[in-house]
Amino acid sequence: MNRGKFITLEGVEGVGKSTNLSYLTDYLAAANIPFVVTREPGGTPLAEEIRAMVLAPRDEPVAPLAELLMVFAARAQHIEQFIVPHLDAGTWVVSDRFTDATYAYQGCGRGIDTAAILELERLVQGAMQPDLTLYLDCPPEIGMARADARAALDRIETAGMDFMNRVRAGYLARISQYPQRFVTIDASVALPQVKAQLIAALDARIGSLL
Ligand code: T5A
Repeated sequence: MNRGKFITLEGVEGVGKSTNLSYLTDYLAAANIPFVVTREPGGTPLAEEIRAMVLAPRDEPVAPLAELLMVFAARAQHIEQFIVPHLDAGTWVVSDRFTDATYAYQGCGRGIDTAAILELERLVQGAMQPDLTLYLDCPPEIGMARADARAALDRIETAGMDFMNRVRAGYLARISQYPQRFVTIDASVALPQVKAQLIAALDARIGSLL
């Protein structure tokens, strides 16, 4: 049996990850590829509890390092209890965010040294990396306007536009570092056009993962 593949979706707030995730899962289902869907932070009961702690608006300022450690604590649980067992069983895992988000949000957004993130990444993941990362790109003003219109903002979503611009720059830096793994999709355009780019990317990349 072939090991499953690990696909992640990334992007700034409100860029359309959830919407595009449904296009991706429709595509995998049509191709008869067994898959599960998950998200970060989260993906197991304990990791979802940590997610709630990370995202809850609160009066007490959250130390960037505390935020980083919570995100990696959730990830350690998620990898051991959910991601690896599914991949080992031949099931593909589709995750709404993974460690690229940590480099973008806690690294570039909060200003934590990349070396500290790399150390935790090695400890928690070893050599494990996504096989394919779909990065939805759009100016943060557009994403935040979409997120604003949809629901109350969580703690990270209220971090401000400068923060979001640093997050986007962080993602773009990751892409230049790992150009083979990433596919960039322009998510600033109308949804049918975003979907068309996503499907074209999947047509080009999924075959080579099988
Ligand atoms: N985080 C996460 C860290 O700080 N470090 C980490 O290591 C990790 C893993 C997680 C938060 O945690 C942080 C990052 C995040 O702040 P989340 O739920 O993954 O939270 O992130 P959000 O970006 O908040 O997800 P959202 O669900 O808010 O946004 P989506 O999924 O990107 O957007 P979606 O699909 O819900 O779309 C938003 C709205 O826009 C519309 C949709 O219909 C919807 O109403 N829309 C469009 N409208 C017009 N044109 C388009 N092209 C559109 N695409 C979508």
